[in-house]
Amino acid sequence: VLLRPYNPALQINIFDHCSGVDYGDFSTIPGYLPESHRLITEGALTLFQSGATPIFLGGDHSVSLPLLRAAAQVHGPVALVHFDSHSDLWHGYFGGKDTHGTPFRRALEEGLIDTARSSQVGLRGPLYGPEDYNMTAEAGMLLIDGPELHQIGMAEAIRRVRARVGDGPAYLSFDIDFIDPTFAPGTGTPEVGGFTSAQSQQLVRGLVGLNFVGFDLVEVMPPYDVGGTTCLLAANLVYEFISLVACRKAAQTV
Ligand SMILES: [Mn+2]
Repeated sequence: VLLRPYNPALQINIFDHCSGVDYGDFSTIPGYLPESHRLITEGALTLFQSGATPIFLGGDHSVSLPLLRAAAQVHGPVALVHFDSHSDLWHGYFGGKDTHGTPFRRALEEGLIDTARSSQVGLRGPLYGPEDYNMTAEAGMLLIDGPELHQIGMAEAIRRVRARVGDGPAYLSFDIDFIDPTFAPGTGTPEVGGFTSAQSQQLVRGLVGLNFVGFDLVEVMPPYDVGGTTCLLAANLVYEFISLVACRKAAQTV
């Protein structure tokens, strides 16, 4: 991937406004999820407290829970902007409470999410029952499901999400399975009927100016990837996240 410093879509030269560092991996204890989550929260807390805007790379979506714990400890409850095929709001998954299908349920229970300012976008695919579909609204969050997103288009979705988030602290969680498997096959729970790489870039760019305190991009599974397609797109989405950080800093220094 060749990612140059000037983003023409957002008209920003990233490194005029921010510096970046690859912080490496957080420690985990393979096979011990709650203990690993505790270590992830500890590691992420250091970053949030430093004043940096961290961008976390998964891992599966379970990591968003320990990351949100750290974010909320520093910033209070955050507006969740969540792109995904799935709500990840299940109460349990195969009997487990800490899985990649449950992080936002646990985050709601712990008060980490400002639901009145939060959105879930792109949800689609078969469910266990109609109650699964209602979970987003019952939680008090805005739902723009996959078919609706196709219908209203990216610009209108951006307008609705932005209006919802307002000026307060926000956290963007991007599950790569939001993208259609044609463009991002390298993931564990692909859902057809998704979105293109161009549409995903448009959506992320459309969030420019919002007060994002952190980002994650999760569920990329390189062994399932085909020709590096998924990893290429993931790297470019992270580039757009960095561009959002740079735009925000640029606006603050004017
Ligand atoms: Mn997910």
